[in-house]
Amino acid sequence: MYIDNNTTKLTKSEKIKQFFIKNLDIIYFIVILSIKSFNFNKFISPVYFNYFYIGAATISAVGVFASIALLFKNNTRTRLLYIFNIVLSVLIIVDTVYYRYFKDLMSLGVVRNGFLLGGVGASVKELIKPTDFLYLLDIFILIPFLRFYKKVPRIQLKFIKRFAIFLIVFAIFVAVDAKKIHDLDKEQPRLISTMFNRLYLAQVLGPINFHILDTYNVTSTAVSNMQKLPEERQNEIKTYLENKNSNTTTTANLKGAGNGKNLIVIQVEALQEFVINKKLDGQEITPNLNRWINKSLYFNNYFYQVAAGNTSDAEFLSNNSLYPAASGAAYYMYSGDTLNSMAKEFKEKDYYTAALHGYREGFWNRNVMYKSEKFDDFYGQRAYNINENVGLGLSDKSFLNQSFDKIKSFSQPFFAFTITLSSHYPYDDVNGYDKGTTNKFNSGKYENTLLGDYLKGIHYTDEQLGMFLDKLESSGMMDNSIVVLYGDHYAIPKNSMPLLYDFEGIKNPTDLDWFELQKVPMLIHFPKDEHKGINSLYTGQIDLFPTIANLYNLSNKYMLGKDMLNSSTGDVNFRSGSFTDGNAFYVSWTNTYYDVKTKKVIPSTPALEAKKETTLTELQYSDDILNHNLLKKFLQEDSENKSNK
Ligand code: GP9
Ligand code: MN
Repeated sequence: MYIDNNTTKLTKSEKIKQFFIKNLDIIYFIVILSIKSFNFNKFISPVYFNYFYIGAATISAVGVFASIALLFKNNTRTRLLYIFNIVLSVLIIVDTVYYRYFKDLMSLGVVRNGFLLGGVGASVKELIKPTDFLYLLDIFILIPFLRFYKKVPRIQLKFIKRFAIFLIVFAIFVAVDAKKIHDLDKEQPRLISTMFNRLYLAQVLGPINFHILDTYNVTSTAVSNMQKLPEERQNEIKTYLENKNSNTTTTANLKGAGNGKNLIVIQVEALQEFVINKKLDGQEITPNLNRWINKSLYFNNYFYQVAAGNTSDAEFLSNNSLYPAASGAAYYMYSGDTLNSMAKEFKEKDYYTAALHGYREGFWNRNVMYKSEKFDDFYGQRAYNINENVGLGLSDKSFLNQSFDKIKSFSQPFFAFTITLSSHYPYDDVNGYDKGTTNKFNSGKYENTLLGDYLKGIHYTDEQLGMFLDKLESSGMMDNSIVVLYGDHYAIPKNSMPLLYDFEGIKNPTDLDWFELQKVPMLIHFPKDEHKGINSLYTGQIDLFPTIANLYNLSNKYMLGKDMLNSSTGDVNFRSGSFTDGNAFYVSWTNTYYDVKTKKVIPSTPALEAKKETTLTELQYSDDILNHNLLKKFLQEDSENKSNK
């Protein structure tokens, strides 16, 4: 029905009435979806929920959908809003059910990859509650009203006017929403690009904004994936990868030393090298690790190489021997890629593979990524009895005790990848750290500082690790297992470095001093304490997989790292473009070279410039591999070649 605005003169109240009737569908949509969204937020954050806190982000996200409908003619618009209502309500129901299980939000990656659970299973039937369907109640009630509303005469605007109104309304809602997103980005700088904590994002911005951002991130990665990389470039990368570790021979050092043995990897939260073999006021900080280091092959120049993906980058580097994403987190952005992971290679040898971490399954997108990394099972928070919290969540003590029981029951041979949690920034659970320790650690002059708290935290974790390793030994499990233990990343952020420089007795710190403090411990323990000693080669997390490949005779074809046991060069590259070869250290942000021994700034040489280029080339290769899902193609070609033979 078309009524022209100007033919009848309307009184003010009639005008308001007309406006209300004309926009009833829009108003209803914004109100009801906001209520539904608020309700979901109350459910996921019962303690902190606050209308004021979440109001603007929620209403503006709903408003963005509403404004899109403004582009259409009256009846189409109403129908479209009705469809939006159904879709968003179903989404909230799905999120509700998913949250009940994972304490997290459902993402597109989850839909694409499915998710991995270990030892636990639950059916949607058990998780869904009749009250969840209340989100759909109005959808049914609306049907007769919509029939009636269709017949109500409404002013029909021409497209150009509709478009103008759309632009204004859309711009207002987008501006408010963008401001809220920007505020969160300032408060938590890496959250939106890495999505490491989906739950928190939804608690602050609402579920609709979460899904908008998730969709945006996933589609933009997919779009860059679609652009084809020239064939030549693909071949160049493949050849580079094939040559990278091709020099390893059958006579290589410790080749096959792990054949048939289990592999237990322990990635320790915020464990750094500077605490190893150190004392504070006569107290050993990590007495247990020091003891185990003496029984192991210890790499004392092992660097973390993580970028925005933090813990997940440490996992990514170690399991795939590729660099972390240029921006965002590889665990989120590339969880849809085909990977040539450590678990995949162990599968080829008929190993059972499992990842173990006592925290929310969806954190860092682990439940999606572990599937791409081909782990058989993921034992996450739900597989553990959360009976004691220290730091961020389940205490290392309880986690390692429960993990020991799980590992003991694994069918052998196995590859177990465990990740600890308690020694997590800001290390303020000082009372928690006191719980496990036989003698409490006194941080002396660093008491009540971040560094002092960290020392307590890592001292606690050290004790738990010691008990875990001792148990592996006394149970006989170590006789048939290789244990690898390393730290995931820094403990002391840049703004707290003065404390660490003081602790280290460094007076006028340079960037080289900072870099040298970015080492993490790395030990490989062999049965019967074989091969123990110190290896001072400069190495990094990207080198773990090639090293394991040599020990277990796995294929070492698609790795950007080096075998630490068979390499004479200590090349370590960082995501920033900085690098070292063990002799020189290049700091990219000041374009400065340092001599590692003299600690002096040195001039650039053609050889160093060439290394700088190689670093950038390797980083670009890694990005190309991930952005264009090249391993899928390479592995496919390999299996075709194999079957043709
Ligand atoms: C939680 C954990 C923490 O699951 O691994 O990650 P981080 O904040 O250290 O990157
Ligand atoms: Mn971490």
